[in-house]
Amino acid sequence: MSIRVVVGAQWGDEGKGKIVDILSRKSEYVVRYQGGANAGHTLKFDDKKIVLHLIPSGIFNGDATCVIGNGVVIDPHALLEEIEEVEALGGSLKDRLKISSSAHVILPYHQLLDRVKEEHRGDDAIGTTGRGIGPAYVSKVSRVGIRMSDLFHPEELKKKVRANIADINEALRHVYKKDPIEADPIVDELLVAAEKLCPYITNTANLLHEAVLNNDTILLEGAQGSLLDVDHGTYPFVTSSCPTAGGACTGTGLPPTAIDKVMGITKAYCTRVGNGPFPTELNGEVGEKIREAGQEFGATTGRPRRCGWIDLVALRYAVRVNGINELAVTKLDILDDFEDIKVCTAYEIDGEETEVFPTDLPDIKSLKPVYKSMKGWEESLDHYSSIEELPVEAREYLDFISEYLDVELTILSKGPKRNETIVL
Ligand code: 2SA
Ligand code: GDP
Ligand code: MG
Repeated sequence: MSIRVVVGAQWGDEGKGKIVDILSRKSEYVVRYQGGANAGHTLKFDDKKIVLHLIPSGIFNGDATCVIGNGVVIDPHALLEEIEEVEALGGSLKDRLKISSSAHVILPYHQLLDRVKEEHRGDDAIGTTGRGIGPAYVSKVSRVGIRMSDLFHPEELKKKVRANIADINEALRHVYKKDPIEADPIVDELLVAAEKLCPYITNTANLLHEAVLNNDTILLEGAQGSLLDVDHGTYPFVTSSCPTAGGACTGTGLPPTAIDKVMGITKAYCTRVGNGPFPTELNGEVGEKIREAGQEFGATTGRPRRCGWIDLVALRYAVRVNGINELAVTKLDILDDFEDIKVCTAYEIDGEETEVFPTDLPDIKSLKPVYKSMKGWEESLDHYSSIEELPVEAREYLDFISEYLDVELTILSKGPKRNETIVL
């Protein structure tokens, strides 16, 4: 039995989907705890590729119960589409998908507000995915959110949605100078979706408490990444939830004392999609080469991801914020064709060197990364199946990362498929 959180240690897209898919074979539960359909978790197996946005990445490997926890914000239409897609690929959802009755619902007005607010921000836009995530969490913390449990009570639901829309129409008319929206079509569509979703909705916190008592193995699957955390990330260029390990407790109802392990996932380099500071970003040819080799495009929106060298200062910060005690390094294969590889080991801020990740946005924006250069291995890693066999330069690279972070490397990924993985 173990309860393990899997967190993105960078700005997301570290390959969490692939790693959770692999680990889920030995798990009884796989649980998403935050975010929504902004996430894109890619799985590749048996020549199939699927991008999951809401359904946990354990649905295709083994028979774990897949739980969408209370911390997630759910777009009912996106979820229904995804259920169909998973079923078409042979995934069985009946009795295996459980949705928290306390999870909040994303409604079309959240998506509209997401777009309108981004437009309004002009040059300061965050670069959101447009999936309504921020406005849905605003509704939640403002205590006017619609929860999955509300889908069982149509009359009350109508009143709540109408009241929310009346409020939003005020803002649309007077602040954003946009046309108001109508409540009834939104309610009608929601009630159609509700009928299909109600069979999956349950008290998932209780389900997980029972699982703990039963000594079951539980995987808690983070979305986005530590540096996008609303509290610990590069605020305000963050998402509106808590991807860090603490969010796994609030987003599921499991207590911190139940967590045994925290696995941090990092790419062998670094990417970010959306706006905001990225100290090791490479704007020229090298960044392009990484994007091309790594096919670094948003799994949800298709946006090109910004690419750069691995940033150990930011990673050590993620290790500390999450309590990471297992490390998975992914996409090592993408660096196969580099003569020199750089590793950021410190930042220079106002002429001073530091290894502490700053919390102040102007500091993050103005800092200069300090690099150590390492020799690349310049060969394909395809045929290597153990870490000991890897070219010496690849081993030195991985050892340096693990030693700097003081965390043991436990998984190495060198391709998108399940069998392109070395479990240490
Ligand atoms: P939002 O939509 O309010 O959560 O956007 C706020 C910021 O969070 C970033 N964000 C992400 N970053 C990396 N990956 C994400 N998922 C998709 C993927 C992204 C895509 O898997 O590739 O397809 O574009 C994700 N979701 C949110 C977002 O870019 C903003 O910087
Ligand atoms: P997630 O959001 O963290 O699950 O990651 P994404 O699915 O958004 O992006 C990771 C991308 O890298 C996906 O296209 C994966 O199929 C792919 N991927 C994962 N691990 C590896 C790897 O080791 N090598 C290569 N080449 N691709 C990988
Ligand atoms: Mg992703």
